[in-house]
Amino acid sequence: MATGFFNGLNKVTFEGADSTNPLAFRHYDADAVIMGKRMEDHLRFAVAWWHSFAWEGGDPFGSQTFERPWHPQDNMANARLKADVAFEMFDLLDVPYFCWHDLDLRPDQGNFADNLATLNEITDYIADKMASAKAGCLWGTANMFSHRRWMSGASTNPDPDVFAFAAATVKSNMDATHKLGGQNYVLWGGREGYETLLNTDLRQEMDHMGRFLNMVVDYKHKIGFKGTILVEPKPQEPSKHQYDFDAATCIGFLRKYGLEREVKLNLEQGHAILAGHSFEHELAVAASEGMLGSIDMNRNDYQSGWDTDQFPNNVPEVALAYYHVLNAGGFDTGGTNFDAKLRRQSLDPQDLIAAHVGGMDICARGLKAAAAMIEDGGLSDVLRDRYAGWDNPEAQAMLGSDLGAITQRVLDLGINPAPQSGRQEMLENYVNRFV
Ligand code: XLS
Ligand code: NI
Ligand code: NI
Repeated sequence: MATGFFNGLNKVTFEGADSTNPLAFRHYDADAVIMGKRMEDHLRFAVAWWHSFAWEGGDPFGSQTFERPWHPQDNMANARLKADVAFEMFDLLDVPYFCWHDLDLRPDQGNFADNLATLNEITDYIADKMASAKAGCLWGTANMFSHRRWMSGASTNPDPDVFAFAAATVKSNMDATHKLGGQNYVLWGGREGYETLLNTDLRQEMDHMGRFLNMVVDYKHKIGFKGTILVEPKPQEPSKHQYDFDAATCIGFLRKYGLEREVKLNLEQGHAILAGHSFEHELAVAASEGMLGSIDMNRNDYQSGWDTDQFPNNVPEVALAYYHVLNAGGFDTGGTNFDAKLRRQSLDPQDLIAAHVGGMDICARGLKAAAAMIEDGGLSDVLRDRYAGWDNPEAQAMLGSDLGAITQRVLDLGINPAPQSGRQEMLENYVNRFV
């Protein structure tokens, strides 16, 4: 039976670029084929349970602004109602996936046994709903940052009892993700970091985090979970400093603990900006190591300096992001999760739909532009020509040589490099033809 939450709103359809209907897709046409693949299969959109259904509209200066029929979120009846509404929204948007934390699905019970029982109960309820719905689980994760028990970290907590609680919590969430046919399991360590070095043993905390992640990977194999384990970099917020700072830091960490072939990265636009990078930087770094797993799509307010998790609305930014995704071969188990929330004044159910329609359309435009650039080949031609000198066997031989022999070669041949233009402005103009 319908909840009535979205009364008056219809299933969103593709109407084409000339449509003026604010609740229609103008660019996202799920079945349109781009580079041999349906748009839906390229983008693999997911709705984030936390921002769309669990977040109540608070900010540091004021509490709840949203009034939803499933508030207060402190009981299982409201957890089920929230799930009913979530599936109504997945259907209205026709999205193929959703993502969740345990805490988004049901309230924390204050102890592990009851947390486990209620997680099983609500994910059974969701599995039932999935049997007659299109939407599947892109990924699940454990919220190990909201409850006060996690205030000094989860796997990096100085208290071994918190480490134990974290291990049990992640196991139960991996089991739930597996049960829901999840394509990935994510770990984002919001409290895996420190507030002050004055009370922090970095070495021990890192070793515990590395050991913990190895246990996660072992457990994945033990239960036959075929999805990908992903870690999500973010430099700070809520911790002053987070260990999974950015893609490069995570890659070094994964190598140190022998996980580089087991774990990939879930990269988020807003987190890239917080780390002082661009989104395409993070994607390119991960792709260059074969570790680009999935993306959390959103955007930050460039003036505010914190993780505002707004819906994307900048086509050139998104186009360059998908350019790197497509160049890396596209998503395998990953997808495009809208880790994005409404502004707290956007009170109405239709705001939720409009936000996702806009985000999906922006991503579709970005994907089309990225595909057009790849098919045109302008940027790959430039790369090929720029590094063409290295096709020369003598240049290649240098890489197996040594400093002394190379010095002799410079002297013998009178090598004296002639600088070449990098053509940056021409390349930026080139990209602008497509966006
Ligand atoms: C917070 C993170 C979080 C993760 C999942 O900034 O983006 O939402 O995606 O725990
Ligand atoms: Ni985030
Ligand atoms: Ni995220």
